[in-house]
Amino acid sequence: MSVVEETAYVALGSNLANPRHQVEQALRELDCITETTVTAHSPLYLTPPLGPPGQADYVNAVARLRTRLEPLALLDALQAIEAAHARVRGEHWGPRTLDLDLLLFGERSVEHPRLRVPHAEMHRRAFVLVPLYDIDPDLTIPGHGALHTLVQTSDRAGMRRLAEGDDD
Ligand code: A4P
Ligand code: MG
Repeated sequence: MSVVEETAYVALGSNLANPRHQVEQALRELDCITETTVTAHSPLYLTPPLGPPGQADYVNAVARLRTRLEPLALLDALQAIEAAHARVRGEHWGPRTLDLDLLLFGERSVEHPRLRVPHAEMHRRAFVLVPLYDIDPDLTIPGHGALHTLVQTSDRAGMRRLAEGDDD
């Protein structure tokens, strides 16, 4: 545990087993991580899948945390939440229902076999940049510049903000 409190950002994504529920539940679970509080989260977005075709659309969001954990300890906590969400009936060892990626951790850069921060792909992904911008539009992504500029040049085609009570 670190003495210093840091601000971290986590991307949430799901496209299986009631994705909206997975993401809403995960937001509550992030707030339950030891030494950690969720201080803001974005709206939820329905986003076209990046990657192999034939997947369902994703629900994506971003959360801002205050934490006293070290980055690897926070990653452990995120992976524990992911693992709990994978235990959906009938999906033993099946596809993951929840992906939690650590985007930023204060001003720190982390290069570790288990953890790279800033997240290596975040600056290319509208489903990360747009919800991050909703929370903190003035952010700069180390190595990639102003979030504002990254959002404007990102491919936001097909993204839809989910309103309260919308079906996904
Ligand atoms: N790891 C390294 N750095 C980090 C970090 N900053 N945060 C390591 C989290 N984990 C990090 O991740 C593999 C390993 O990355 C972990 O063991 C961790 O130690 P994973 O989630 O187990 O596996 P993965 O799914 O193969 O990788 P990843 O990077 O999470 O997948 P992607 O590339 O994020 O793809 N389309 C839309 N619209 N929305 C989505 O959310 N997500 C994916 C997942 C594909 N398409 C998508 C979305
Ligand atoms: Mg991941």
